[in-house]
Amino acid sequence: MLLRKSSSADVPSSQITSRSVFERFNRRSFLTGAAAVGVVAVAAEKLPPILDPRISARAADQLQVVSSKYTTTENQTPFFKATNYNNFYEFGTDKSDPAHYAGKLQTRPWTIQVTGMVKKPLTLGVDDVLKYRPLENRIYRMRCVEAWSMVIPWDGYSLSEFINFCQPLPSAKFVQFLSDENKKQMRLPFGYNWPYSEGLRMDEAMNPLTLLTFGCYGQALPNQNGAPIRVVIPWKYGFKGAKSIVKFHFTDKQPHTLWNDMAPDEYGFYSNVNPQVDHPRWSQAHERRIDSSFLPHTIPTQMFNGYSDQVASMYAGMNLKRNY
Ligand SMILES: Nc1nc2c(c(=O)[nH]1)N[C@H]1C(S)=C(S)[C@@H](COP(=O)(O)O)O[C@H]1N2
Ligand SMILES: [Mo]
Repeated sequence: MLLRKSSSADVPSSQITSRSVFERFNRRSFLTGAAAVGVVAVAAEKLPPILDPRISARAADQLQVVSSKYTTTENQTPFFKATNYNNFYEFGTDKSDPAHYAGKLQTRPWTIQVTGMVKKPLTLGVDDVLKYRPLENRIYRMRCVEAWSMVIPWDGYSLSEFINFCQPLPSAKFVQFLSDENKKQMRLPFGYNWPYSEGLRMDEAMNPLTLLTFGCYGQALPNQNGAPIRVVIPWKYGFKGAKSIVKFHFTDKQPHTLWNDMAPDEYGFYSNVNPQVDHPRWSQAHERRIDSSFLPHTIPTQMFNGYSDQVASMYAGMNLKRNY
């Protein structure tokens, strides 16, 4: 069996999870993906490797979900709660709004742009990005800035693999994520600087924990969770993980982000989970874990959401109170 190694884990084939998981991805992308590939406008002689039809076909053969060493064994949040209690303000500011209204978003065809400080700007169909690397299943703790948390099984591959494909220039120091802004299919409440934008410093974006995410709970992302492509950064507050991304923009300056623009003293650019740095309006020391239990369940918040071993060194010498 052809199983490409991922940069983050050397996975024995015995750990490959049920084939039906990736067949579901496959079915979906074969039904709607062919059209998406067709709209991509790239000069034929300069096709980047993932648009080479031979490689695309091979990647589709291999599209499979493998397990990952970056996985917590804590109790998972039930699918029902993870898909009915969401923040996705484009569809409304209530936690129940995304489940009600995000179904309207059409996620195929879906075009992704790579712009800014890169060797060559790119326009890609999401299915080519999806098939570029085998997906890993990673069960991550997720901590929202509003002091609730979930444990969610995501499917994706390290964003670093996609960034390497994008060939950023050495001068690029940050990557910005821009979400879709669709006036017909989203509600886009008044008073926010749409499109939703977020960003990471390049070392954070290249950290193997940062996941380019296409699925959760063994299926393609539900729209309310950010279909068809989002990022997940498990040591940061949830709002850093932009949903329904249409653009990756590489830059040498710290990019503006929607929440930092709106309330810079409440939402910093870094937004690392830190129980010692309170939000100006509430404590960050504890979190309400949303799991299968019926009773409210409050647990202490961990530094970097429990991912210190993987990420603390990136912030050595930085004042995390000032750089909140
Ligand atoms: N485009 C976009 N991305 C977004 C948001 C948003 O409002 N719009 N909300 C963020 C916040 S605050 C959180 S906590 C997570 C929630 O992700 P989930 O609904 O999959 O748990 O998405 C983040 N990504
Ligand atoms: Mo959040």
